[in-house]
Amino acid sequence: MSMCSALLTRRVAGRRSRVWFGVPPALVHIRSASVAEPGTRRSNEEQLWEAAGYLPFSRAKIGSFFQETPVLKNPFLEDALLRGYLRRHLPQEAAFSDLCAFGERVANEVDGWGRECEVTPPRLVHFDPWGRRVDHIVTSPAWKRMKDLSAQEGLVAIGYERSFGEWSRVYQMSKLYIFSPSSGLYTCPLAMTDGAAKVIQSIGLSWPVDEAYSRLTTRQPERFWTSGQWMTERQGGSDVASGTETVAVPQTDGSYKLHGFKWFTSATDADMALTLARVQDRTGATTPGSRGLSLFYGEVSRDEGGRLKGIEVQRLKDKLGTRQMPTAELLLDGLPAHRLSEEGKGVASIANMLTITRIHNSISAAAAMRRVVQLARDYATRRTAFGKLLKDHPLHMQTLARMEVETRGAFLLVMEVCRLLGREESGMATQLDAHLLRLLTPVAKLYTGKQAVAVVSEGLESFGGQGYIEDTGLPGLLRDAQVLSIWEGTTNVLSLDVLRSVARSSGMVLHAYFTHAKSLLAGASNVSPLAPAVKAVNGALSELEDFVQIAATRATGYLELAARDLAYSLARIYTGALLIDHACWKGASSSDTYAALRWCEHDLCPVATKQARGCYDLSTAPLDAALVYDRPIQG
Ligand code: UCC
Repeated sequence: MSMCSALLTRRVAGRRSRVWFGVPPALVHIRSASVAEPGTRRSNEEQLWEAAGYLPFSRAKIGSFFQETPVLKNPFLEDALLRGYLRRHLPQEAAFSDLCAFGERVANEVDGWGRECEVTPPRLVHFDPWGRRVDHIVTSPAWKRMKDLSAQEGLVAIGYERSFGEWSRVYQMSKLYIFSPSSGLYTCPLAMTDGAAKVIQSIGLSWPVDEAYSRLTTRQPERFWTSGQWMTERQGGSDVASGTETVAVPQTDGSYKLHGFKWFTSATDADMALTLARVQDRTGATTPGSRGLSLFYGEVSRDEGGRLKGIEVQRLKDKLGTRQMPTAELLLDGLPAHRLSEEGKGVASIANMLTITRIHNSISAAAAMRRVVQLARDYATRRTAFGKLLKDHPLHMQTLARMEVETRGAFLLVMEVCRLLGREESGMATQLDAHLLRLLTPVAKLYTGKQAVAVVSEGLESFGGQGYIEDTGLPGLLRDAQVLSIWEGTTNVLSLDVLRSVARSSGMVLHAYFTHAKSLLAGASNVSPLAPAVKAVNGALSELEDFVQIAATRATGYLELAARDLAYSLARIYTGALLIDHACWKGASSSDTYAALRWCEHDLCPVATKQARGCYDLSTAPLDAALVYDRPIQG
């Protein structure tokens, strides 16, 4: 009897313990319930099979192949565009060595903390063991380390120290860009902290916020404070003017007590917050709408019994992503507060904060794209399919190249906004710069937020099934990207903000836009490899000018229907001009030229394309509604 047939007929303890079908090399091994438990002695037959090399799978062996994991390398050294941009605009050894060292720290240390924040999300402890209400938001040790790191590395402070003059914001945001995807969402409290510092600075550094300002902008971890921004109430976060119910009751000492319910308060473990409320008069009445809103400053503190003063944490939000960070519903029940703005000037006063948080949002969006591209291209050098590495499959490379083009465009657009902010803050800004900053802030935020979701989603796909597996850390990138188009103004709300900026400036923001976009193209007029890109941007600028002329003669409703496409057109054209301009720099690479050419293959001016198809005619509005609700189309 051969060894195989002996095995097929062998019984152990009266029962067949293994059933083997067929013979090597096409072995199929089915485990039965009666397989010997681990630790029991292996049968002679099993040992024989193993020795003969016929037993490729067993409890002790799960096959010898393991896919190599993508490796996160120093995100500063891995980013040619970031380094090129800084070499061009901020060629300072101090900035380079700091960013390089920080990049090393992010890859080797901080990224692990970010993962720890993800797997140890915050939790809310309402009561102490003896039943007293404490409302403790318990965060992970890694989250606390992020706070100390943020102070030490000057992630907010750099913007206020201004060591690099007008380029200080570019330097600060470069650091945040490296940090963001590894930060465990600590960039969220930093965005609001930066925004609060900016608001306080613009209002004046006097009591009671001078101490707060110094804490928000310090590099000393033990003094560092973060700030919240409590704006959204139950009625929603977009229409703040009609959605804010919180009232401010004047106290005899000139301070206030706030009573209301804040529906989304992110990074709720903050030390202070800026918030909006309506001042009550002696009869308890308030002024409705935007003119009734004022800006308030409140500190988060506890009484001797350990209870939050004037705040109850109702619950933590169960979010799609950003789970590393506590977002809570808060009942304000007599929160001691100080009014910072004139009465009725709350929205205009908090607008500075919105500008800063929207810029941070755009940085996080570009950073998320950059991170997924870095991981995907590393993985493509490790994973083999159909006989060759992914990097040797032209179609795979085309996909990654498209992601790279989107990422480069997003980076340059966001850095342009940071450049303008830096100029404004260092007193260098011209009127044109100020107009551009107002217009491009919502444009960059809305465009990069959408791009981030698309690019990160594509990036996950490039890992195949592994991109869908939680503990690779990859799905979290997509879940976290989704907030970028929601937080701090949705795409449509920001598109309307673009229209608002045009209207309030009587069109001057557009004048600045056309002037500067054209000047960006000037250096490329004799650079023949860039000619197709220059032609495309010039053509799109003309189309956009035509659109603006026509739209100015139409009803408001027409512009509103065109608002999103207009914002996209502004983003794509300006980004094209920035890519061209960067490709003309003397230190530019062939990749910079190629990226500009590829970007300019987009429909750069979708608002003109769609206008030509009648998409904004007012008659389309009822048709859209009929389609959405599947109602018969009238008339
Ligand atoms: O709800 C949210 C949470 C979502 C989920 C979060 C999950 C966890 C997050 C994790 C994160 C990492 S976020 C949503 C937050 N909400 C917003 O961002 C607000 C969106 N809405 C807007 O931006 C609107 O456009 C409003 C609220 C600003 C519109 O208000 P008004 O009152 O209708 O605005 P007005 O009347 O047009 O402007 C009032 C004043 C004017 O100044 P004055 O009075 O001097 O003439 C405007 O020029 O404010 C000025 N202003 C601005 N200034 C308005 N907008 C701006 C601006 N963008 N820049 C400069």
